[in-house]
Amino acid sequence: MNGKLAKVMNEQINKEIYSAFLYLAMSDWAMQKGLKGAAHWLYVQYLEEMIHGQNLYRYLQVRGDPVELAPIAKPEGAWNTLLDVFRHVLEHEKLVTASIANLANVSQDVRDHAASIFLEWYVTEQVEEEGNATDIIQRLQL
Ligand code: OFO
Repeated sequence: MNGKLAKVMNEQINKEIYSAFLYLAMSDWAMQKGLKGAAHWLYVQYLEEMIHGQNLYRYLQVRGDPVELAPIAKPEGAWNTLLDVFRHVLEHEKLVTASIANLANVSQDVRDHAASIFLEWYVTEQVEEEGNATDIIQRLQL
């Protein structure tokens, strides 16, 4: 693959695993508050984010590009309310959406049609991720 595309794809692996860690921290926060349903939902997001990262990892390998792993930043671990947690989820997913959009733009700039098609799944997934967080925020605000 084009070097710039491989680089941003590697960086996206780190962002997906960071997302996983953030959800894992949020899940434990909810568990400590006795909010088991929320803890379960957030734990499932953790598992999904790991798969998002793994699929990028595999894609780089299938294309014959080296995977470059970087340290995962420590996720935040303190929120005041469950509403704060989900506001953070939405804010975070918006950052991820922007990052995926940049990745898709790079794949188009270098005319890598196969990568663009592969990345379409991530573009669509981000619509769902932001939609889910928005729905939950609205319900919590009632
Ligand atoms: Fe990987 O979708 Fe959320 O961050």
